[in-house]
Amino acid sequence: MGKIVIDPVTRIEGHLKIEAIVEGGVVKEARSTGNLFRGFELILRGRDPRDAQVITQRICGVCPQSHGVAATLCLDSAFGVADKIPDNGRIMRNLIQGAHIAQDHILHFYHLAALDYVDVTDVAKYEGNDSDLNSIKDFIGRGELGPFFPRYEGDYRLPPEVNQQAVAHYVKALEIRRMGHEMVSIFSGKIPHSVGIVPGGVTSTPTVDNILAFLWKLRRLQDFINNVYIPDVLAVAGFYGDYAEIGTGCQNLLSYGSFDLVGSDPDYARRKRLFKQGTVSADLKFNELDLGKITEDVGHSWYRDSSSGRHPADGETSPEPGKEKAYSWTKSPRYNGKVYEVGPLARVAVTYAGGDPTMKGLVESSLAQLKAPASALFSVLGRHLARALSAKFIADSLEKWVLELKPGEPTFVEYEIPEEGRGVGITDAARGALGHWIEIKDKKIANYQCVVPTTWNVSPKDDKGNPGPIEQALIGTKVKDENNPFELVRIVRSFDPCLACSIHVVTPKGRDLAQYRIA
Ligand code: NFE
Ligand code: MG
Repeated sequence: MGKIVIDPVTRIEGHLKIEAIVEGGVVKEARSTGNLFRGFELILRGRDPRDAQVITQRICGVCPQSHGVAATLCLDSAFGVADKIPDNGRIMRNLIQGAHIAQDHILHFYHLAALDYVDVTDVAKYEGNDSDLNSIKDFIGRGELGPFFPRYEGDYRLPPEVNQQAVAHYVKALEIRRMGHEMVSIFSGKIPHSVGIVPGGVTSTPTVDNILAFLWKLRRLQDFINNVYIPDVLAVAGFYGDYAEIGTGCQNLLSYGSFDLVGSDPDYARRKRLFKQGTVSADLKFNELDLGKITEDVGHSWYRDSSSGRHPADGETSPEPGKEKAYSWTKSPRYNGKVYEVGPLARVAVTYAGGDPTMKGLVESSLAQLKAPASALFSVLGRHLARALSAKFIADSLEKWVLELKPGEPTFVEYEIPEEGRGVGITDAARGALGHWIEIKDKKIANYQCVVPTTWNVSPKDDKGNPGPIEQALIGTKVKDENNPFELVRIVRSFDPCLACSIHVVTPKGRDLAQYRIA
């Protein structure tokens, strides 16, 4: 028996520790630890409710637009204007969040996950004219290998030309992401923390100029997704086929749905959204979602036990550092008492199971190309594929939406802050189901609870002892080389957790087997 400790997991956002007990080369137990207390929910208390839109975006520099959207949906609902948002406001929120998520999926594949599969050293053999590759070749020649080294060794399978092309795409993806950010800022004022999304709608106005600027950049984004991103995911899948069977996890998927398509019903269950709201399990059958069944356990989290099992509308954030049995700052969100994975796989699977014809076509044609059954979606490769399809589905919709904007028509409605009230804002962020809940008293925030995608996915055991989604995805995994636990980091990164550089591999007695520094 041995214990693998990866702390922190790199090429994700934030401070995540993974521990795995390995017996006979197989993971028997896994622990996922969120190592950083943030306390945003406490910071929000007593403030003007409108501060939520500004402050919750500071939770993260990666996905602020989604927090901006969740917070404004939450405030729309608390202020009683959820069904009064003008079409221009609804559409511009979709354009802001959509452009953000499409570039975020590209960020994840190329700049966070791809280095687990692509051997950058093959660039040393490159003999063509690509200036980016020739610069990287020069760096490699001088032994300057960051940010690609150090790394795990022993399982790079792509032929040299494919590796070289993938590295060229790594560089190209930086340019495409910059352009994606420009698309976001056209309607939101700036990135990363957008100022344009406000309760009641959006502060910017559509003009022929900004519509055309968005459309022109969108064409390049779509070209990259269709002709580079999706083919690259399929190419990697072709060489790492075993990863269609690794990292299966809990096989319960949950999506809040995202991108309102028509004027918004105050009841989210009745809203028509691009990605559907619902759940699916291993049978890939669609089930409706009941927001009332969401709870957060804290039995294994550093929060007071008395706050465990509450619905987020009445949630409590009461830190108890050092609590016995606890091992994470992450709470354990559960649905109907069960463990659910959220993310691109969940929203793609829910939308597919819910019968959306475009999503059905996308999923079935890619599975056919991979010669893989639908069950392969529940895997490391399934998550990467779903993220690429999510990017395409969104980008193709952006094209339609931007042409629906009506210059000269309103983009927001006035509202009043109520003396007392409650609100909920739910959307699907890049990494999955994102919910904000607010309680207002005396026109001030009395309670604010955020249940974010990574809270679901990196959650520790719940009060019943059920491991969280990433923990479950790790359990049962065969580890070929404990000094190079490729399998484990590939599984963890397939979830794209947002929680930043040494990795220790130790025996249960604490003896260091090896120590690495990862850039
Ligand atoms: Ni910090 Fe986020 C996204 C949200 S993840 S990246 O996407 O909400 O928990
Ligand atoms: Mg929370």
